[in-house]
Amino acid sequence: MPAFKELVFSGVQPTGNLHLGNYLGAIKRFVTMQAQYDCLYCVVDLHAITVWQDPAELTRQIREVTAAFLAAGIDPARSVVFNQSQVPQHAELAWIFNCVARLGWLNRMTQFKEKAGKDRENASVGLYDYPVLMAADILAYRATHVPVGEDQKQHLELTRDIAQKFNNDFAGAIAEQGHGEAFFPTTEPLIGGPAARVMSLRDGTKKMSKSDPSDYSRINLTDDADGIAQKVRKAKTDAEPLPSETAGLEKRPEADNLVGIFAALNDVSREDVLRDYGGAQFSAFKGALVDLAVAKLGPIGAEMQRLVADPGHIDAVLANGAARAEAIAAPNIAAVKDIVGFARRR
Ligand code: AQP
Repeated sequence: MPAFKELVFSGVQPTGNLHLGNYLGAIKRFVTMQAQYDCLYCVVDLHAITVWQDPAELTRQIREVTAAFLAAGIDPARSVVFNQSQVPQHAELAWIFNCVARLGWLNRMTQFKEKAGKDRENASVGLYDYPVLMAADILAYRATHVPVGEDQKQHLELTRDIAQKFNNDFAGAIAEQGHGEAFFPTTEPLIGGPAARVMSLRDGTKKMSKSDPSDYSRINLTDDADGIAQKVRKAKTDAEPLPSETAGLEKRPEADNLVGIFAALNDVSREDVLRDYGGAQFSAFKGALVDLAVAKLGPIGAEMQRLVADPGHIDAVLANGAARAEAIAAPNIAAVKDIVGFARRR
């Protein structure tokens, strides 16, 4: 496999209620990656409309996710921050990938099954095709690394399958046109840390999610200190004190979740947390978790509020990011069109 320039790409949907799972599983990690990689961070609005979105609300949410990126510490001068619909190459490459991906591959995607539920016939074609667009998002930049939560693992595997099939199907043209053995990299998913899958505060076996009808299931990035405190105090737990070893968290999903959240917020491991809190009752541990969560999330929420009050600034950040993103994607997609054999406008 030829060496590809290391590049990070990831995205977040502007579908409301950005929560602690989105923050710890994705956005917080986006911030740290900036020190090591060139990064593109995208507000994936084309993905958002795979389920109905009120237009005015969608515009607001695009700005709010952008504000969350900036408030969390993504530097738009260093990283490319943009919204997907401003860069036409995403949709263009998705069409080409629709003709590479196989129906059988998409039929295996568990997220579609979960999101479409029993009313499958009524789901949009876009919801079914979501993982192909995600492959296009990543590969339009030939990104090598993608930080995501664990729920996206299967989609990342599909991205690798699409890249590999494209490289195989067009191996002759790829080599003839001077791209060597492979045009697309085999993207590495970066999934990990104590909060790769943050669970609902009401049910430790369910993922914390924007669409959970209970607001008590999640901590939103915009919750104030009282809201955070109430939700943590009401979080479901069991009757035992915390164990001293991580093995003692097995079969205790709620305890495991709260310890994982504490560890991720404090940049330590579950082992470190249990060294300090092993034997503690939940009432004491929850008190410490409230203090930590308020200290870490409070400033982000406040900065988000400040930023969304100035939509002109956010729109300017997105416009600048889109121009920089397109400058990377456009030559890649032009090369893809040559590889596929489309006649160019000359
Ligand atoms: N619970 C989670 N724990 C860890 N990471 C998570 N992510 C989402 N939920 C968790 C990660 O956040 C990033 C952005 O997610 P998204 O906005 O693209 O959409 P999603 O995964 O569909 O988010 P939700 O909350 O689960 O929305 P709904 O309720 O609509 O299904 C991704 O990197 C994701 O892995």
